[in-house]
Amino acid sequence: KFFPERKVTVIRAPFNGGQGKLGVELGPERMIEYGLLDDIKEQGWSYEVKDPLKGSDWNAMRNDSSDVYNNCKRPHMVSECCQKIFETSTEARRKKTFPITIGGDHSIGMSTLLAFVNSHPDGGIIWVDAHTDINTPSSTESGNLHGCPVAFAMGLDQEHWPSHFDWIKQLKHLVKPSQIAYIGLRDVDKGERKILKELGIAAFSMHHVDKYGINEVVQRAMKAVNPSGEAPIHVSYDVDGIDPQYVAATGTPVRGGLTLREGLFIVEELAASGVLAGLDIVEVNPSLGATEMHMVDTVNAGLSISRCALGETIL
Ligand code: NNH
Ligand code: MN
Ligand code: MN
Ligand code: MN
Repeated sequence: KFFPERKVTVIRAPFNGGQGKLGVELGPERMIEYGLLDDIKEQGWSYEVKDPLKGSDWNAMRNDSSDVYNNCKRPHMVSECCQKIFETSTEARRKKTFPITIGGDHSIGMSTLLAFVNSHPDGGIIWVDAHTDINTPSSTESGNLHGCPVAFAMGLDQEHWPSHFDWIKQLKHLVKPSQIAYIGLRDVDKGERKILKELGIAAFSMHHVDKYGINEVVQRAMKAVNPSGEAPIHVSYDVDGIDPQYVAATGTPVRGGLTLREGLFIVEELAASGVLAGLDIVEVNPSLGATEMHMVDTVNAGLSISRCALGETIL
């Protein structure tokens, strides 16, 4: 109901600076090679493709050994690229197209969340992931900023931010704790647990999925972030939320995840409810996995998420 013109903006975000492994920057081109754009057309949507990182030399940025701040790795690279993606995402929101942002690592979630809440201050967010990605510059143990995008989008621990992220402090809206719910969790750091508790964030782990079933979990998550049922919901989908038996080609696989069907049900149900208003698909790393088949399965899981979000399985 939010997109009567059925137009998608595909935002390519071939970004790898938020974590240590090469190859995740190949996610967008591989997903397009395997049919992302044709799929969109087939679901009855038109599309445009945006490339906000085109021309930026990620190799040079990645190899800049001076780009560290305390424990945080590559804050300059992450903030600069994320700001560009934020601007493209904001433009898509302004034009009222449905943004599908293809990663790349999950750092870019800060961009899409901030663009979303600045055009829909009361919108809801569902973050599908094995991880909560709510580490702050103070709490992160790995120093990988793909573990921190939610904290940046919420403005947590601002006093310890590297100055590169000052652009976020200028924004009118940041994500409020009541606006986000997690599904799929099974690898949450100690410091992150404390933050979740303190802020009272809705968090559904794999234990909850087993206990209540995926339908009940999705209904509860939707209710938590969108009590009126009227507001739009953005989904930030880290493919590692799904079990590595389906999605092996990702940087930090954790066993005991969502089945492929549970993972697809989440976006199907949001699409069927008419509230889905944006999607990120991140952490597909075509260079990982033990075999070619792992890569193909993972890319295809990403494509299925996109098709389900656009309505494929709703008859
Ligand atoms: N929590 C860990 C960290 O901050 C792991 C994050 N890795 C992810 N997040 N893949 O989705 O480094
Ligand atoms: Mn710069
Ligand atoms: Mn993850
Ligand atoms: Mn993630």
